[in-house]
Amino acid sequence: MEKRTFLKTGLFLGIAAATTSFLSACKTAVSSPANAATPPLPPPKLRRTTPFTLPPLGYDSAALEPHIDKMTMEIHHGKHHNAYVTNLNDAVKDTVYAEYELEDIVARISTSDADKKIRNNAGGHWNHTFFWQTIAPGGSDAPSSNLDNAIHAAFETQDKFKEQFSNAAKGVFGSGWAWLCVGKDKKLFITSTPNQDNPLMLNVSKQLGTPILGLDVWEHAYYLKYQNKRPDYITAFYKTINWKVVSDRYEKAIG
Ligand code: MN3
Repeated sequence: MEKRTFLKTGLFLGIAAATTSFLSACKTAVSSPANAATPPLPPPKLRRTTPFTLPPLGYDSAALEPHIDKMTMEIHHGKHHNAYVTNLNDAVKDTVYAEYELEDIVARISTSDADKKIRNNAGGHWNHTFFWQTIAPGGSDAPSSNLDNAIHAAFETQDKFKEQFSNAAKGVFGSGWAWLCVGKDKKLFITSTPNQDNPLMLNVSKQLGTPILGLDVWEHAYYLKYQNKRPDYITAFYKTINWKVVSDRYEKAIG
């Protein structure tokens, strides 16, 4: 090895070692109970090789009439959701997220300006895919006994659960979502997120959990039929919930 190369390499290794010890010192310094409770994510397992695509609704766009009208479903799924998919494919190009599966993007996305377009569109794709399954017709019209027990444990009664969930949905200022989630303690809780954020976004959401039920309260979800009457749309939503799907998600979430 030439002397100059040796010196350069030595200098580089020195800087690298100093940087490593500086970073570990920082990690120790910022360590707190909150950080300790959130272990670092494992590396992404799956490497995606094909673009994101719009999943089919899986049922007729008129199937939720009269609660959610055909035209709203067609535009919501075919135009709005489709735009999130198209924009997400565009946004991840040449970024670290380019080969990540949707779940890995959602879990890792940050609040930085650089991540904003990916955050909005990955959230939009994940949230809507989840939503179409939540309101799919043909499931049960009541929660499983396990989920029913958990709802009673967390909210006392079904009616109180609905009241709290409706208040969360009404309380979203502007566009966003209301969620029923399973927390780390396996208990149910209700939260809301702005825009297309969701409770799986580790670096973004104020309250983290596994969503089992979600309601889109963007105006595009209800304006054609309900105009400014968001509470009427929320009331109608309860008549469209596929509790079989939600109950299965609950079982999976509590493991
Ligand atoms: Mn929507």
